[in-house]
Amino acid sequence: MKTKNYILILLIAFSCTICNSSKKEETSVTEKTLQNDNDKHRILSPADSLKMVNHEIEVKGDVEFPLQLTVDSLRKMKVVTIDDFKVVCQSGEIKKDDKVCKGVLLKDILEKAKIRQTGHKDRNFYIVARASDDYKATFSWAEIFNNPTGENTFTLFEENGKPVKNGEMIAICKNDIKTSPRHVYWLKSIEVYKVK
Ligand SMILES: Nc1nc2c(c(=O)[nH]1)N[C@H]1C(S)=C(S)[C@@H](COP(=O)(O)O)O[C@H]1N2
Ligand SMILES: [Mo]
Repeated sequence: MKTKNYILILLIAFSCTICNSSKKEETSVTEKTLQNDNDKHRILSPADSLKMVNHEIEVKGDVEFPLQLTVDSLRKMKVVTIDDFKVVCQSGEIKKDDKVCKGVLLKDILEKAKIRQTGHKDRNFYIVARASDDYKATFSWAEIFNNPTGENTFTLFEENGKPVKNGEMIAICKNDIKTSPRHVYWLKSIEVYKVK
């Protein structure tokens, strides 16, 4: 009788272990699908979307003063109003049509962080705006500091008088032909790298 009970307990314990390990596998598979499936529209539950939201963006890489910026700290910088900003997908579909938004120039953020340059010919840097789902957009030193694009690239925090949706800050470039590729919501970091 005792041995029977013992075997029963062992069996239950064993099946629990199997259950747990298969659960673990399940979650890691889901996470992977989310990160690798860049091309498909992932439908996230409201709870999962919330997990993508950052209250701060990190400005890091080849900069003298790494920064952590919140919507409040952006509001204390030079805030620009942007009229009629449309998010146009590569397919041509208009995904968003903002009458008015507020943001700060990427150029101003980078000037505050100060790119680590060794001399005036040291200007081959690229800047990555990265989101929590690892979606990213790339800018170059020349287009931000020596081209009209620099006056049209922003970190947004307000759209039509309301906080932005899908996170708290969005990177945009207003003079791109199709604006969606460099429209980065769930913005998490602005990274500066020197071309090696
Ligand atoms: N973080 C993040 N930003 C992103 C994307 C994304 O998948 N993740 N998709 C881009 C694309 S392809 C489009 S068309 C627009 C609008 O995306 P939505 O249709 O998912 O709102 O956001 C862009 N910014
Ligand atoms: Mo898109």
